[in-house]
Amino acid sequence: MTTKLVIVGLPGSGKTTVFNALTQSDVATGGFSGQDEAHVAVVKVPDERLDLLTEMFNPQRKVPADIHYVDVGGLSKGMAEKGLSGQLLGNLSQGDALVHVVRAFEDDNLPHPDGSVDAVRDIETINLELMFSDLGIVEKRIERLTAQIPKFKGTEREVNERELALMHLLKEKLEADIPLREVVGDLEPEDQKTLRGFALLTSKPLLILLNVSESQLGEESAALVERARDQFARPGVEVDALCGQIEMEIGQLSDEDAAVFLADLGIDESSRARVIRLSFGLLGLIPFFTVGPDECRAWTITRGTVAVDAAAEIHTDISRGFIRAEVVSYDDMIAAGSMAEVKKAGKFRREGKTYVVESGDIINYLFNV
Ligand SMILES: Nc1nc2c(ncn2[C@@H]2O[C@H](COP(=O)(O)OP(=O)(O)OP(=O)(O)O)[C@@H](O)[C@H]2O)c(=O)[nH]1
Ligand SMILES: [Mg+2]
Repeated sequence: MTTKLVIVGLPGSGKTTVFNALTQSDVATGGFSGQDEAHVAVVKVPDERLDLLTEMFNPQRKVPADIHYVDVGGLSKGMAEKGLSGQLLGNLSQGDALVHVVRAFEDDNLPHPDGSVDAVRDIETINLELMFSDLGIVEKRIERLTAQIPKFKGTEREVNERELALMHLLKEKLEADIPLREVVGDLEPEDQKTLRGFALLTSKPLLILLNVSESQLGEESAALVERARDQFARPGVEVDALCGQIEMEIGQLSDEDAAVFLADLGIDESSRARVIRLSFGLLGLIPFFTVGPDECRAWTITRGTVAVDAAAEIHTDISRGFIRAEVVSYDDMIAAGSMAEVKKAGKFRREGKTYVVESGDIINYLFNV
């Protein structure tokens, strides 16, 4: 599973700076980006458990999971009401989650388009833009279905009527200021599938990242996060802060130098790791591992995935020809120290297709094709 995080925000909020910080890229910042421009980067997911397993098994390769970041042009107030450009909407729609970069830093040399720096106002602005974008799509769909339905008969008609009812419900929720991520869970599986197909923006988990200046790090940034959390933390939403500028610069250093700088600034975990952790949490993603002399590797699945489906992450053949999964939980592996000791301790399990994979499970699939 490749996970994609798309960065949104007002023009000049620091999206590209944060993108550079999170991906250790070196894209030019400060030039107002065009609406249709997008930067893409692939990042290895930091995972201490994979690191430890790699030490234990000493394979030729360590293969962490991947995460994709996309940095798009600014979304400004009023844009969505007119309809976002196909390119920008396309870029936003492909995100599994959205990362909203909000300007919290003060800089007199960089005037804010709304005249002052106000993170809460800007979060509201972007939330509204995302709502308007969804509402526009839902309304168009309602129009289209309403026109089409009289021409249909039988099952086709039923399917379209069901979708129309769903669209009316979504419209009602959006007009009541309820993001669709809070609606999905209450729908029938069939409607959930239809909704997913539209990739509507408020149905995606949202990570709000306050982009603070170096001088705000610490108490001030914590207070800003607290305030934003009070107002905006709802299911599927997280709030956090980082100093994009500094972390962008630190991202260009070697790991050792970076650690020293972060410690000096009182930052205990780089935002690169934290943002991924928070996003995986919002998306309900967990890793499982495969280990061996060739490679130790992390795979990403959704919490609740059963063994036979998790196998498809590695190869569809393994899923199709599934015989069984040999599973060791991560803690058992670390406690025992080696596969031989795990077996001696009776912690080596044989599981069937419907075994629900746990975070950190070490799995060896037996299959036959
Ligand atoms: N002082 C200060 N400036 C920052 C900080 N983060 C970003 N900037 C500056 O803000 C300006 C805009 O940053 P970008 O990262 O290009 O912002 P953006 O959101 O990608 O802008 P668009 O793509 O044009 O919408 C640049 O001049 C950055 O150097 C910060 O934490 N402090
Ligand atoms: Mg930019």
